[in-house]
Amino acid sequence: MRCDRLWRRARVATLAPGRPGLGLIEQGVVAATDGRIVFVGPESDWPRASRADEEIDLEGRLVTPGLIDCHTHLVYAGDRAEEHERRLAGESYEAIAREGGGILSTVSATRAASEAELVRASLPRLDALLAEGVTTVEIKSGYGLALEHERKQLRAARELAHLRAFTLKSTFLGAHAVPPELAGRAEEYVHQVCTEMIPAIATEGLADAADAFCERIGFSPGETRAVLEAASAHGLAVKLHADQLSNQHGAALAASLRAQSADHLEYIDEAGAAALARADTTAVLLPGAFYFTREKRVPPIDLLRRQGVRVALATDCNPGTSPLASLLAAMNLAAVLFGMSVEECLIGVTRAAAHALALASSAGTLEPGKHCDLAIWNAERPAELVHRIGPNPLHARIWRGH
Ligand code: DI6
Ligand code: FE
Repeated sequence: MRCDRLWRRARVATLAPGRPGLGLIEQGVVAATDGRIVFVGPESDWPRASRADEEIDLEGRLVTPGLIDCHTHLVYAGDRAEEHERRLAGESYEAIAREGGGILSTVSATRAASEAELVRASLPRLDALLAEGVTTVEIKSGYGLALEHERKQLRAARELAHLRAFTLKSTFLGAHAVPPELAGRAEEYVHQVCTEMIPAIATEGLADAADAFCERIGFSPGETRAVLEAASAHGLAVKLHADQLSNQHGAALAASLRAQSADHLEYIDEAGAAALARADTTAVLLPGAFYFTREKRVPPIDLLRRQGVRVALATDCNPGTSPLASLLAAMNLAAVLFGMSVEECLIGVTRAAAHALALASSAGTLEPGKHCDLAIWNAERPAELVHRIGPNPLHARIWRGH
């Protein structure tokens, strides 16, 4: 066998399905050619006659798949530190949103920014993720709420993918809030989203998927269904912010639309979890939003386990409910606040997150044929990636073999 690059003396957590736990190989090698994995396994199985153009000795370091942040809103302008201060003084997120603050204050700032300004404002957040071994990021729009501004956000996301080496999945979240100029006229806005915005965004190839905020302060289940059905009809995949602040039966709705993922899920019920499992829809938990909003209701992990729902984890990086640009911290929060195990956390930011973005055939595990996206850690055991906040244990990040 011949390969471009060979990483040797590695402790490889392949995350390959069907292997116990994280599929750890103690004395492992990973070989790549043209950005794809051609071999991963014990050094003793690496064919002796093989040649590598470049060999890298990892001296026993842990290697995992490059991490995947499968739910972010990281392209936006402005910040909401003052709103956070008001919440610390006792005001609720929902009350501030109803007064026209919250999401709508980020909408004003984002509308006022040019595409270049959005890129400049968002780059540090992206860089923070990448610095911790992230190789795939999903980015949502949803702070434009008018075609030209939603477009601008999605173009800024695309520009970020030109400036940095990572895989981008972009999601149109026009149904995030009703724009101020249509206050009280949700129906009219939903009609616009379905008949003008989705067709334009889909035709221009600006998004891979569509999402909606199904919530008392967002869109009703009926409005949500209309938006996501329109998205499907235009060839976009479907995702949903579901059951975050109240039980709207959003998980069941997402499952009925064959969504890739249903996200948040603090208030999911038994029927919702069963529906996700049946539809093979990934549950994406967002412990940053739970933490920053001081939510009391923990997503029912035991229920999700019992129903056999695949569970991913993401940062939800956004200026309001989750000003968090660290997937390692998200893992720690999920472990401490939700009671997830180290294995569940790591699966959540790799294999399960790949499913949430329909990337399971190319990312999320280390197996021959997949993209060679690696995170190489100054760590020996997976638990070290979960148990602390602060020190960054990343040694190197490899995207598509480089
Ligand atoms: N749920 C959230 O937690 C974020 N969006 C959503 O639909 C909040 C976004 C924000 O407050 O800016
Ligand atoms: Fe979100």
